[in-house]
This record gives sequence, C-alpha cells and structure tokens, in this order.
Amino acid sequence: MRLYELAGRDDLRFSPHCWRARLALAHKGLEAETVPVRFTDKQVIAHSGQGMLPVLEDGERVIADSWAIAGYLEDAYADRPSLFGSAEGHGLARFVNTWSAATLQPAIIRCIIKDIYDHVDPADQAYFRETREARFGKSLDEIQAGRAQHAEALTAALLPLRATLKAQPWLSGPAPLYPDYIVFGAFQWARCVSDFAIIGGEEDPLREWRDRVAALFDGIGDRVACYGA
Ligand SMILES: N[C@@H](CCC(=O)N[C@@H](CS)C(=O)NCC(=O)O)C(=O)O
Repeated sequence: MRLYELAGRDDLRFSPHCWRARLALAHKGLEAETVPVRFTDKQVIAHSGQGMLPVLEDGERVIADSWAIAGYLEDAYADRPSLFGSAEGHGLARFVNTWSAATLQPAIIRCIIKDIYDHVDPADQAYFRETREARFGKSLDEIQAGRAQHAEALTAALLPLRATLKAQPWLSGPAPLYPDYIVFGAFQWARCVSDFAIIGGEEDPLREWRDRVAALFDGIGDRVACYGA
C-alpha cells in the first residue's frame, strides 16, 4: 500500500486529512509506504483524478479523500478491527467528519494560518498564500492577527467536544474509533505547525484526550516534530 501525504518544509507531515488516513491504517493494523507530495507537485497524484491529499493506493485501487479511504479500509479489511463499530457508528462518524470540516477546521485555521504558511515548503509558499488569501479575502497576517478573537470562537465551538470528553474517555465512548481520529487530525495539524495554545493545560480533558490519541499505535502522533502546545 502507498499513502500519498501532503508534505511541508523539512518533510513535515501536518495535513489533518492525511493524519486521519494514517490513523485509520494503523487501527486496521495495515502498513503503507508514505509518499510526500508538495502543494505544487500535484502531478504525482494525477492518476487519482483529483488534486487533494491524502490518496491511498492498494494494489490496483486508487482512493482519494480521507472519508472515502476510511470507508474503503473498513469494507476491504472487514476482518480487521472496525473503524466505525457498526452501520450506526458509520452514520454518526459522518456527522463528526462534516462538523470537523464545517466548524472545527475553519475555527482552527484562523488561529494558525500564518504558522501553516511558515511550515509549508518554500516552493509552495506563493501558492499557499495566493489560494488562502483568495479564500478568506484577507492577508494571512491579517487573519492571524485576529487570533485572540478567533480563539474565543474556537473555544465556543469546542464546547460539545469538552463536555463529551469529560463524560467518557474517547469520543466514540469506551474505545477510540474513526471519529477520534477525525478530530485528532485537526489538533495534530495545529500542534505540528504552531505553538499557539488552542487547547488548555493539564486540566483540560481535551488535551488529555489528544495526548492519549497521539500515544496510540506506539506513539503514532508523537513521532513527528511538534510544538506540543
Ligand atoms: N475532503 C478531503 C479534503 C482533503 C484536503 O483538503 N487536503 C488538503 C491537505 S489537508 C490538500 O490536499 N490541499 C491541497 C491544496 O490545497 O492544493 C479529504 O477529507 O481528504
């Protein structure tokens, strides 16, 4: 198997969506060779018919999109530990995936967008700046300059997450499943590129949970250079 991942400066793997695919593979006990791809190096994944990462190759099969990859692994490796637990779990995981894309990731990126830029490969920086400034209608510096307010909005968005993790050890309840990996990907993205504290200290159940997810699979999330904030 081959997993094409977004890579930044010094081969830093910070992409939230690629982290999900990594964790999904580890959960299934599957090994994949990882292939670094830069933002402006998209011809490497042209055979997937689109330009986003991650992309998974499994023999002849080529699967793009982290949600599709998780679904593929669940079906193709049904004899391995389940990523969703049940059809109902799969349904609820879709909600978590959508919530992360619509609410969590936009709230996080506003706090760290210039830090991401600083960790993108120098050859990709102009592309990153141009596409993101067009998306937000502001300069990267202007967006990140408002991070104190953005952090307040993020705290509000994190309320259901904190309340859930106060009541149970994992987002999925008694054991970690794909929803834990979806949300972890977003926090891992932030701590790979930024020392800005988007979560609280030792007493924050969110931090404690994030550190437990990072420690899974022989410390899968701890084997990369991180700021640890
Ligand atoms: N829905 C897709 C989103 C993938 C995505 O946005 N990937 C980003 C990296 S985190 C990407 O490849 N960006 C390349 C670009 O913006 O050109 C998924 O879940 O895999």
